[in-house]
Amino acid sequence: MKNLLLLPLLVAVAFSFSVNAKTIEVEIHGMTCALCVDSLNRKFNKMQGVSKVDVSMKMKKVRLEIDSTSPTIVMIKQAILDTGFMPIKVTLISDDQAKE
Ligand SMILES: [Cu+2]
Repeated sequence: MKNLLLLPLLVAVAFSFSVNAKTIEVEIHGMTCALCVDSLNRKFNKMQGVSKVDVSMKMKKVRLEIDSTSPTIVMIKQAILDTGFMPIKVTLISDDQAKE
C-alpha cells in the first residue's frame, strides 16, 4: 500500500526529467546532396532521446533536440560517423534549465 503513495511522486520525477531537454548543433563535414540530409535525418529520428531533428545542408549543420541525459555527445558523434560523415564541432544552443 505504501508503494501506491510513491507512484505519483515517481511519475512526477520521470516527467520532470523528460521535460528537461536541450538543443545542440553539430557542424558536419561531408554532406553533399539531399540523400546525405535524408540519411542523417533517418539516423537521428531512430535514436532514443532525440525529439527533433533538423538537418541543414546549406549550413552544414544538424540541430537536435535531445533529452538532458541521453544521447550523449559521444553517441551523437558516433552516429554521424556511422552514417558516413565527419562531426566537426558540437555546440550547446540551449539548455531548458538556463532558459528564461
Ligand atoms: Cu549525398
